[in-house]
Parts: sequence; C-alpha cells; structure tokens
Amino acid sequence: RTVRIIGVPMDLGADRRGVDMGPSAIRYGGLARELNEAGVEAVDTGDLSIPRAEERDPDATQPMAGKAKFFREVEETTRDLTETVADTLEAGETPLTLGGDHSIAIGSMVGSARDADVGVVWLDAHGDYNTPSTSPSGNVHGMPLAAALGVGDFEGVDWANAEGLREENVAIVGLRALDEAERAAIRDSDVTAYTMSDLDEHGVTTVVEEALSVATDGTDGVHVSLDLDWLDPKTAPGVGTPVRGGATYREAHSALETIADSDAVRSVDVVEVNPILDEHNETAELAAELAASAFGKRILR
Ligand code: DIR
Ligand code: MN
Ligand code: MN
Ligand code: MN
Repeated sequence: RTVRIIGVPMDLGADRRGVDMGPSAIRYGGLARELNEAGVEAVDTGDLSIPRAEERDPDATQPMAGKAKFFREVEETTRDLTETVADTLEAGETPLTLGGDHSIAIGSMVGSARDADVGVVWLDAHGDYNTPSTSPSGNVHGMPLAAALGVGDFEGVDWANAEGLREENVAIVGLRALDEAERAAIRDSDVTAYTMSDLDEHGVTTVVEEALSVATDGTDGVHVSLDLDWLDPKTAPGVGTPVRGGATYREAHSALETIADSDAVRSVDVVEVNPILDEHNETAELAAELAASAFGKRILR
C-alpha cells in the first residue's frame, strides 16, 4: 500500500508549547526508512499551514457554551485536514497524520468517516471525551473523541462530527487518567473503554484483538489514533501530559503489530510528540517505529 504522510504542526489545542515540532521530529527520527522497512511506499505531502499562537487570540471565538481555546483555529485546521485525509483515501492511499496535539484527530476522523463507516482504536492515557462545558483545561486536545461523536456541546457542529462513526465502534485502550465529567460521559456512552488494568489482567494482544472486533463490527475499516502519552513516560518522555503506568515498549509494538495483522487499518494518527521535552528525540524515533509496526513491519518476513 501507499502511505501518505500528512504533517500537522498544531500546538493550539494544548498548554505546553513545542508539540508543533512533532512532525519534523518524527521525520528526523527515521519515519521514511521505518515505513520502507514495513514494505509500504511512503509519500510525504509536507505540512498543513497552522497559525502561530502569538498571532491569534485564544478567546477570539468560543463555542456556544463553555470554553475551548483557539476554537476558530481548531475549526480551520480541522476543515483543512478533513479535505486532505478524504482526498488521500479517494486516491487509494492511506493517510498517516503526524501531530501536533490531539485536536487534529477531529479532522482525521471526519475525513476518514466521510464516505465510509469507520471504527476507531484510541491508544491514549486519557479519554479525550471532554467538551467545552466539561473541560477543566479548555484545551481541545482533551476533546477530539467527544467532538467527532457529536457529544454535548458538539452536537450538530458540522465540521467536528464524523458522519460514518458511531460510539458502538469506538474502543479506547490503556486508559488511566480521566477528568470527573469525562468519566461519567464515557460510562453513559456506548464507547468501549479498556483501562491499563484490563491490559494487566488479560495482556495486550487479547485486549487489542477485542478492541479491533469493536472497531471492525459492521465498518469498512479502522482509524487508529496513537497518543504517545499512551506509553509509559519512562519510554516516551517527550509528551506534554505524561501519566505514570503506561504501556511498555514491547506492549506498544505488540499492540500495533496486532492492529496491522487485522488488515483493517484505514487511517492512522501519531500525535503529541514534543521534542522540546524529550531526550535525544527518543519519543519521535519511537513514534516512527510504532507507525511502521502499524503498517506491518516485522523482523522476519
Ligand atoms: C485533559 C488532558 N484531560 C484535558 N487530556 C489529554 O485537558 O482535557 N489527552 N492530554 O490526551
Ligand atoms: Mn489524547
Ligand atoms: Mn493523552
Ligand atoms: Mn529502529
């Protein structure tokens, strides 16, 4: 298959600066080589253009209720990425979107689920199920799943809702940090959430296979969204919101290899790499390796 790399140097959805350098860091970390080793053809579209925080007012436009910083800029970026992802799929290629903070996943999901029914496997320490009314931070990187599913304030927000995506086909894997209102919202939803305790109890392959059966049930393919804070901060220190007790290096590879084996991968995000907070770019190198595992890289083939 042909994988199209789409860089989205977005840092308006999170508090800590530097995640806008993620796409460069992941390329520098060997992404093209890793993808070639996975046996796919990689083409690079370059980066979408994103405004600098300094030239914009975070409060210029706000949603109907609650607070979401840089809401207008998130909308602009989402619309732009939605078109890029949809065009990529239409051309028969697979979009690999490099973040940037996790707010960009709204555009990849809306684009991926425009002309198809898709499921989602969400690899993240966090639930990303806040809305402008419930978010304690006002950061949109904590809201992309709620946005794409049209939850709460996002109901009927055309640019944010992913048409062919249903809660029943969303599986969060490796959850270990939730805000209070998010916890209630996820419990009340039809989303399936596997915590780190589920990984401890059943092992990563079993849990990821279950997550894949949720995401493939009646769908045309799966969108995989990898937030690098899903891994343990000792393995992936270059992230803005680290949480102890995450996936190990081997668990992460194993999860993405299991995902590759399903042959259901439709689109992929790799987000929240912040090289400023990193040691020798190791989180970006890991991100490049994990992307290759998601596209089938194996040591013997
Ligand atoms: C937090 C952080 N729950 C928020 N979310 C993150 O701002 O809503 N998601 N880091 O990956
Ligand atoms: Mn996230
Ligand atoms: Mn996270
Ligand atoms: Mn390597």
